Amino acid sequence: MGKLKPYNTGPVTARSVPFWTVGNPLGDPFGPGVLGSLTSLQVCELICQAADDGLIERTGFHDDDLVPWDPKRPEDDLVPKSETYETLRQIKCMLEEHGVLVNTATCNLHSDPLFRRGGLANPDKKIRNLANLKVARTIRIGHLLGARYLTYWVARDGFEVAESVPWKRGVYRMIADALNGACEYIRGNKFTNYIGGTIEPKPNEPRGHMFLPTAGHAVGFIQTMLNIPEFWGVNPELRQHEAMTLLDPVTCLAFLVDMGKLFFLHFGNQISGQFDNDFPPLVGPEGLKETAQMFWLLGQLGWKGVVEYDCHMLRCEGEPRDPIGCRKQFIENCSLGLQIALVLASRIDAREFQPNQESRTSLVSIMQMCDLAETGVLAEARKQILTGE
Ligand code: GLO
Ligand code: MG
Repeated sequence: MGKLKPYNTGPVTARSVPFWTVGNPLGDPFGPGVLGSLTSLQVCELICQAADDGLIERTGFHDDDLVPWDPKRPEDDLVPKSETYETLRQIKCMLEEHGVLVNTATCNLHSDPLFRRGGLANPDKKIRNLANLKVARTIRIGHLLGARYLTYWVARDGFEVAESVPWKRGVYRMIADALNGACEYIRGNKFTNYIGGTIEPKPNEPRGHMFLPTAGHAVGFIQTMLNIPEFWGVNPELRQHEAMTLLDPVTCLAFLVDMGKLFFLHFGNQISGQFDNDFPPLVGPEGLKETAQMFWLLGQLGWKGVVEYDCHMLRCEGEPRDPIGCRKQFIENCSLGLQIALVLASRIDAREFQPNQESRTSLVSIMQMCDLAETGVLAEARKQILTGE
C-alpha cells in the first residue's frame, strides 16, 4: 500500500475524483464526444498521478467504467483469468500502490439500452432481475477494491408518461426490495469494507421525472421502506441537482446533517434552472456565494466527510490533440475550485454579524470572503454618497 495522503481541510476529510468524470469523452445530446475514449487502466493512471500530485486522495467508479458488462456472464468477475478478473486486479494494484482509496462503488443502470425503462424499478421483472445481478457484481467489485459506500443514483428509474407507470405494483417497493437485497448481500458476505449505502436524488434527467427527486424524498424513503435505515444515507449533488429545480444547497445540507444522513457530497457547479450542467466547482457565472456558504455551514454543524467531484470539463475545452493534458487540467481545476471555496468559507466570521441585520450580515460576509476591510469600503461608499462622485 502506498503512502496514504491526508487532506483534512475544513469539513473535507478527503477529495475524490471518480473514473467516469476523468474518462468522460464530453459528448452531449447535440454532438458526440470530442475526446477519444480511454481504457480504464489509462483513466486509473491519471487518477493515480493526480494522487501523487497531491490533488486527490480517493476515487469512485461505476462497474462499467472499469470493465464491460455482459448480461450473459453476470459472474465473470469471479472467474480467474477472465479479462474482467485480470483488469480489476491490475486496477486494484495501481490504486494501492499510489494510496488511492475508493469512496464509492455504483452500478451503471443508465447506459445499456436494456435499462431504457429503468433499472431497479423497471416494469419488466426480467430486467429488474438483471439489474439486481449487476448490482451484486458491482458490490463484489467494490469489495475487491475496498469501496466505502455503495451508491444508488435514480438514473432511469422515473418516467415521462405517468399513465404508463405500474404504480399499483409499487415502484417504491421495487426499489426498496432491490436496496434491501443489496444490503443483505453486503452483510451476508461480510463485506465490511462498506460502511454504508447512499441514495443520490435527482429531479429529472435522464427521465422527465425521477422517482427520488430530492434529499427529502430520499430520507423519507430510507426511513420508511428500507430494512436497515441506519445503513443508508444520501449523497446529494450540489449545486447541480438542487439548483436544477431552484432548490437551495444550504437547506439541503442542513437537513441532511440534522437527520444524520449526509454520508458524502457530490460536488460541481450549475446555472440554476438549467439541465444538469455538471460544471467543475465554481466554474461558470453563478454559485460562488452559495458554494462558500455550503462549506461554511458544514463547518458550523461540525460535519466532516468526503467531497467527490461529479462534473466534467466544459465540452469547449476538451482538446482532442491533448486528451491526457486536458484531463489533468480538469482534475486540477476541480481541486482548485474546492480550495477556493474552502478558503472563502473559512473567512466567514459570524462573530462580526449583528443580530436582526440580515442585509448587513450578507454584505459583511461578502467583505470577509473577499478580504475587504469593512472600514475602507464603507468610507469609500460614504464619500461617494457625500461628494456625489
Ligand atoms: C448524474 C449523477 C451520476 C451519479 C453517478 C453515481 O447526474 O450525478 O453521475 O452521481 O452515476 O451514481
Ligand atoms: Mg452525481
